[in-house]
Amino acid sequence: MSRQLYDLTAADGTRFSPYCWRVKLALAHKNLNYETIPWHFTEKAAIATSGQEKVPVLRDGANIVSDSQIIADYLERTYPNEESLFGDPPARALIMFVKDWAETMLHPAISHIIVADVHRRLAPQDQPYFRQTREAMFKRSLEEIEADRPAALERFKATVKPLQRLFSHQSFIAGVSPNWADHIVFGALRWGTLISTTPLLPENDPILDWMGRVLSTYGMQAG
Ligand SMILES: N[C@@H](CCC(=O)N[C@@H](CS)C(=O)NCC(=O)O)C(=O)O
Repeated sequence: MSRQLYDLTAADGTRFSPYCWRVKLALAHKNLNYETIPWHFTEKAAIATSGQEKVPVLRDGANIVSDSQIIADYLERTYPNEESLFGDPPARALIMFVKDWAETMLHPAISHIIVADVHRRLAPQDQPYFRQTREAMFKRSLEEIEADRPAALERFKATVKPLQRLFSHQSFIAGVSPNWADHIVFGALRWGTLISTTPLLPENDPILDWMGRVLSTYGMQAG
């Protein structure tokens, strides 16, 4: 297949990267077929041609594109006849607020809950790299971060309140159907719910219902 996505993998094959999830939803939104290439944190050489060290990396024919937002903009530009990821310019501007909110509030709220769980789920060759880089990032050991999990869960609950209220009166962040705003927030929550050993949300939570709606919009599996 001419379209390939390097997709972060856990030891058991679980694909948990929030940034890769957004791109997989964006590709589905644009009706584009692709295959994923499982990628480990320590496989920097495999993506060296992208000129940086993180996934997602999309190979689309001769084009190699990295960074989820740059990939979304690339897809919008390259496939203008497929459904828009952003809508009109004012809608895109609002999506950029959602992106900044997700990356500055939602991602940290989730990462403090799951970072030790992520470490446990990684392939053995990735674990020392992950521990070293994340402990430097958080300025604490994984064990110290995990000991604070109850407080992190409270912070997460407060952070997702606007989403719970939103989904009590509309189906998607973008309204009647999902767009890049939904893809971004979904990616974060998919990362959390796939990895956390502590359930993040009760079974009947409106956020889980919305996640199901996003997946079924694109004919993707919940498992
Ligand atoms: N700004 C980038 C962030 C991508 C990112 O942080 N990817 C993580 C996986 S979720 C990664 O590849 N990390 C590699 C590393 O930490 O060495 C995007 O939007 O794609």
